[in-house]
Amino acid sequence: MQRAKKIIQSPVMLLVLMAIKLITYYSLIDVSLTRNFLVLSSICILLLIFFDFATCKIKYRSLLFLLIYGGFTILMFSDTMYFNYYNQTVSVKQLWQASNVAKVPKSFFATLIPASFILVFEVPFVFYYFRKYSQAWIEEYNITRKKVRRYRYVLVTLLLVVAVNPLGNRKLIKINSVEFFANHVNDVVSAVMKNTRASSVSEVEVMQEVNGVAGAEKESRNYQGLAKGKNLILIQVESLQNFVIGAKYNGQEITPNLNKLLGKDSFYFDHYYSNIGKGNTVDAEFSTLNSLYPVIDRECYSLYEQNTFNGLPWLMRENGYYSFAVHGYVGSFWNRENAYPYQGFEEFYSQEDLDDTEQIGLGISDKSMLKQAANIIVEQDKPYFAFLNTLTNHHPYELEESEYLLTLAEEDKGTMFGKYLETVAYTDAAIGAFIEDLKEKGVYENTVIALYGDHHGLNATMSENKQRVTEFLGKDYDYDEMFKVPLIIHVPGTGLKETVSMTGGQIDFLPTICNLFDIKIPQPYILGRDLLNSKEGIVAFTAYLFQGSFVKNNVMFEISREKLFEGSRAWNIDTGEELDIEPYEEDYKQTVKLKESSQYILEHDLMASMFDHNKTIQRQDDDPTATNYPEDTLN
Ligand code: GP9
Ligand code: MN
Repeated sequence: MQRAKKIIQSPVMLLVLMAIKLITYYSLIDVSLTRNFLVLSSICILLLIFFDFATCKIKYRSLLFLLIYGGFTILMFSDTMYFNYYNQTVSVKQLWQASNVAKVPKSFFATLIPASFILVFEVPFVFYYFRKYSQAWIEEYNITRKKVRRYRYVLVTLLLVVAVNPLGNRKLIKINSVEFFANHVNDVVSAVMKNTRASSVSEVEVMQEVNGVAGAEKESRNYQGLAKGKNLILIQVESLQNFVIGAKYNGQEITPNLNKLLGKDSFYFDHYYSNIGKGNTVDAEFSTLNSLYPVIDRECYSLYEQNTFNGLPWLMRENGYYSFAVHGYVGSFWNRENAYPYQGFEEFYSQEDLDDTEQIGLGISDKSMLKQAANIIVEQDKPYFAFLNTLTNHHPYELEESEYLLTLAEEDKGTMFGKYLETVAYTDAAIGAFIEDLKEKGVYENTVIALYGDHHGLNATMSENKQRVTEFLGKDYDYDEMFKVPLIIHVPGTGLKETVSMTGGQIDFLPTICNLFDIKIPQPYILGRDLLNSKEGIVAFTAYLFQGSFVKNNVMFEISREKLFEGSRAWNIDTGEELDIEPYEEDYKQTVKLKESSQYILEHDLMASMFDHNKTIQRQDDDPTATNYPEDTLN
């Protein structure tokens, strides 16, 4: 009894508490290889903080210690939550995201993981030890202020060397990309240095990259001009994954309307991937409209809002079309309302401009939004490009049970999987009704309807999703299936029924659709390919997997947790078979080049010297009485 009491009152307990905290932390951010070493390193820093405050004589030192220790704990807690959802730890470059999270609170709470609370649970105990025993320990172990200062000097110097890693040492990268303190110091340093750093690619390399991408397309073009002169409705469907297409849940079709659509007059791309950046939905549309890759720091609509673009809305306009967008959520979200004029949209109908009496989840229900979109479409007296963005199938998939179209098995009721299937079925029905509406209004025959999913709905890193979807698919639910979204291009009256299995992604939409509409893209800065005329396909990933990860033909490559080629993994997406990574080193390097080239194009605003689109927009900005979009609403 006496012995147990002695142990409880000794620093051993403090070490145990800190070790539990750090083992939990590193497990939750998926570090396994170097975990013991990292736990020891981080404990040294936590102990230093503990004894630094214990030996100093300043006023309120207990409170200050609690604030610092608690602050680091909150950061660790945020890291684990963020990692759980994004597969990345928190970055200062993404602090802006806090305001967006506040707008989707239900999604935020749904990503909480109970194990993260172990990190917080330890804080009062450590504080108790600080108050009650730290002074006794200092005396017992002769921990002087002088000694602490010496250790502080050594540890801080070591931490800075590891975090900054001036010579790019590969061993240090292994530490500074994962050790809690080094990772965050490294993040702050790289954010500060960003503007002073020389670009990692040159303009010559950018041109080599874009020429290389174009060079992988066939000389003679299939389906060129198949849709020439028709209207285009492009629907970006919120969180629509590919695995629901054509699938049955307990004998019930999940997407009967989409299945019908792709069954006639359609191309169905069944190896099509979402290549979003940190701006989820809007990066999906950014990449789709511009054939450029998004970046990890922030949504392109904010970072490069006023760049010159010549994507699909501009190209359609140049060809006599009226380009407009409709979305049932607030116009300011993801900075759409400011970015859209620069993207080339002449009008943006957001929630503020629409009748929003019928709401589900975040904003206007898909049925209502699509009905209002059809009313706008039928008004047009010249060819149009309508970009519609659905919303109801948004995490956490809330829908009144009276709207349920599927009969869920008892075990799926109330689960993410069950709720997801129901909102998918709802959106499918809304699209079905929209197509009927277009037919009744007489605008269907002359209109191409293209639709695709923006990104995954069920994150495979969440164990409940992983288990249930694996069971549903009858194969391991991995990143390949998580990122796979459907692309359907429906061209009425063609009699086509083609499944295109060329690997591609949102990056490839622009060249693919332009070939069908026989629209020439004048700028060389196109990082995707026409999937109907490509010899091979490659898609680079930005979010959820680290830079360097890609899918090429039937192989998916995930760069290691430490962002190094060694320790990465590759697998065959058709069979799931794990592959030796050696043959994919060149593809990995090409992927990094592709991403860097895309970023270079954006950071240097390379199209500014080619097109003068922004002149009209800037004139409107200068005129305080003018707005980028007319004030009229549909209410
Ligand atoms: C909001 C909608 C959802 O406007 O596009 O965005 P997400 O949260 O999926 O990025
Ligand atoms: Mn989305």
